[in-house]
Amino acid sequence: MQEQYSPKQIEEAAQSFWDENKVFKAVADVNKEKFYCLSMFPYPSGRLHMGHVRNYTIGDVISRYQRMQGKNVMQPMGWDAFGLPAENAAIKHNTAPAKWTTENIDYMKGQLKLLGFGYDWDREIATCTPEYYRWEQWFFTQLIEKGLAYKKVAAVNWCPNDQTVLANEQVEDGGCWRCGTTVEKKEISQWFIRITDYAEELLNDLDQLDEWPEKVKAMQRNWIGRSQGLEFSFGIEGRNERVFVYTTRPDTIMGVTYIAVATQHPLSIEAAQANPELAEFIAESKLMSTTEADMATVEKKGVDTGFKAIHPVTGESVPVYAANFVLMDYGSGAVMSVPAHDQRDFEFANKYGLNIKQVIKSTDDNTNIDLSKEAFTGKGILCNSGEFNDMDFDAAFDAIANWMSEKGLGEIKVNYRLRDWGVSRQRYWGTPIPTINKADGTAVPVPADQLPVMLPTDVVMDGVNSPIKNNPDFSSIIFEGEPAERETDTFDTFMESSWYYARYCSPESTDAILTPEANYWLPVDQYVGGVEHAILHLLYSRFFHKLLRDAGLVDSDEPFKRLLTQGMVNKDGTKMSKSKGNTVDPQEMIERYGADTVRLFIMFTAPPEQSLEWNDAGVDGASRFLRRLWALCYRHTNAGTVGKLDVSSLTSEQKALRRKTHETIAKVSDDIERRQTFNTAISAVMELCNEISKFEDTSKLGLAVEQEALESTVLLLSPIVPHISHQLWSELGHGDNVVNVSWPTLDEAALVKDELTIVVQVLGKKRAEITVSINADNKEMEATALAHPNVAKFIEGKTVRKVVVVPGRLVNIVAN
Ligand code: LSU
Repeated sequence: MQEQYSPKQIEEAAQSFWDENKVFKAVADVNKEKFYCLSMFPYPSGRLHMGHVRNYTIGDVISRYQRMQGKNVMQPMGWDAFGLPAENAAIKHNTAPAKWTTENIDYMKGQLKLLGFGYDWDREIATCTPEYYRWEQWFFTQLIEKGLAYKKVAAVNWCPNDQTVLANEQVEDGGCWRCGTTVEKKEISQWFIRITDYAEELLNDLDQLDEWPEKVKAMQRNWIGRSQGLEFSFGIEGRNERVFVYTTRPDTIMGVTYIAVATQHPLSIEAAQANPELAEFIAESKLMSTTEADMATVEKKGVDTGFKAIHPVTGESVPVYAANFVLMDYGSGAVMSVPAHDQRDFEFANKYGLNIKQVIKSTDDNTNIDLSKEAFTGKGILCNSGEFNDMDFDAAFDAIANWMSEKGLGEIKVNYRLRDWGVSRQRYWGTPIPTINKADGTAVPVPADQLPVMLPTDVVMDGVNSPIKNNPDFSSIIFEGEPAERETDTFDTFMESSWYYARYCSPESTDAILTPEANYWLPVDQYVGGVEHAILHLLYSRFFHKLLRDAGLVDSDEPFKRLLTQGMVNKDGTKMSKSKGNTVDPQEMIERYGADTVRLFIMFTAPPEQSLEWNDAGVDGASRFLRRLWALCYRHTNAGTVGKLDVSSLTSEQKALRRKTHETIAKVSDDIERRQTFNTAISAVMELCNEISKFEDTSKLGLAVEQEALESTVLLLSPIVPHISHQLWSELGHGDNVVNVSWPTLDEAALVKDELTIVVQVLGKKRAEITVSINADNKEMEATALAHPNVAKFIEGKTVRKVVVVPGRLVNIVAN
């Protein structure tokens, strides 16, 4: 064994061994329990970020640990390769997105290999290849056939100067990122998938996910946003039609003093014909962003349409306002307004001098309701509500709902905040949407035998428009004997990431999206990724899984059994990022210290769900620890002959080290398996190493105990620092490959304490510690204490007057 630890050499050797022997190749085997471990695949953006390193180290540690538990582990890796960044980079570097992407994949793959992650590279997928996206296209055509995908008109960001659609991230402070022109909304026809059909199941099945973080489930619940309320309608004076509204607070409907409709509502548009102020307001609202975040912060404005709505209960007439905070494509495009009990309505009413009518009073005398200051939004008792007075929320809900439904004016309805998923993007670098726009204006799916619709990759980016737009080579076709146009929009890249986990199970299948092997591996047993994907990516994947299930392609309900969301990597207290200039380059760290040090530092410094503060001293510490471990093994292998581990004849020091070894096995197993706190597991192994270094018994039996301690250390650390473990395992005399060795087993007997350490005092002062059998009686303890050399020294020449024994703790000797 070499005296010096040389990470570079060891890591290269271990990695070649894994590669050449295809150690991480995963083969389905029904006789073996499987474990599918997946980390969120990266965008091939250029180089690995330390955040990636953290994510993938956690996944790799879990994979290697499960393999040592005897599971048939599959850990794949691939590339989320489509998306806007490739287009931007291609324009900047005057290249094509495909070329830029492939180069990045090559580079980043090299980096992942340097980190020693145990991936089955035979399963690698890149979503920008036709082998991958053709199945996405095929599946989408199936959704169209089933009525689960449909086309409708929806707004996009439009730059009138560049004459192009802009992604949300290309709108900066309301202006185009290229030319600064004020961005407008434009209505265009786009594809949607009916995720709302699955809203209820997506909500209910969260209850099955007992190994997901509560916070992620809460975010999903909130996004799906189930509510139960009353849908009812107002008549409009002088007209036949009714305007429908939905409320979760039917108890407040007697407090309605106006209704608000979208600026695109037919009533607004009609009224605008004779009202220039309203017409201008509608035009202005058209330019406004309708993203959720913007809607929440926009200044609430409105214009009276002049129409009057008739309150269905009181018969009163209330004004109808066109308002910029009501969206036409959300519900019916109209809301009832109760300024006394809703803060937004309250502010709006004050701004436009509208009535405020209190209909709820507090049940609690301490609540001060001051409607000149703010709305009272709590639930209380009804007042000013005629026959419904004095009812509480639940009673009023039922009574008012019954009243409405008897009169045929309304009914109880469950509503979801979730909207259908708009999947059309007007960008180039994405999966071409496999549909054909016929001359008669209808859109139809591309027939299966004409798939894939290939995205041309040899393109020149003009910096403004997608090269497949206005490009007859791509779009002009003859379909069913008639001239027709291919769709030139591409899919949202969340489409590719919604099913990649399934494709890894049959990556090479050329005649089906998935093969039966998928049901061996699925669901994913452990998914690891960033909390930024807590809502959309995880919801879309769960949705896709249910679509795959309903198409008979998978037989489970949920794709990810257990979820771990890793924390951020920070430096100087904030997220490491290029823009803040506080990044640490993984490559440089690997070159300086080796991959094992980086992996150890990352796993040791913080529990996986918390943020991790980068700290150079900590990296040095991790490196020092590995050198110490190496030195311990070096000392051991040069110390002499290792005997047989005969546990029946151990000395008390040997027993103590052996106990520490097994206590460590117990703690590390529990920390990793149940709590996933790798940092505390590592601390425990470090403590064991301290004990080993203090242990200086080079007898055959002593070395046998030390051998067991070192082997356990190497095995317990091997998921975290696999390269050094690979080498040390062989230095400790093993011919097998450490990644396939079983996790060390706990010997309960080694944990049993059959000896005690007892303090010996002479005249009240501590003079020695003695070790006695757990069954020793007072006499034996007294004799052992008196025989201790240091005790003997202090009582020399004196007469022992009295010996007090506190069993299990103390022997005090009085002598003078
Ligand atoms: N391709 C998507 C993506 O986020 C994932 C797909 C499943 C939707 C983590 C950090 C991140 C994610 C960083 C993984 C950078 C891949 C990345 N990561 N910090 N790709 O390349 O934690 O949370 O951006 O789990 O700074 O690495 O990230 S990604």
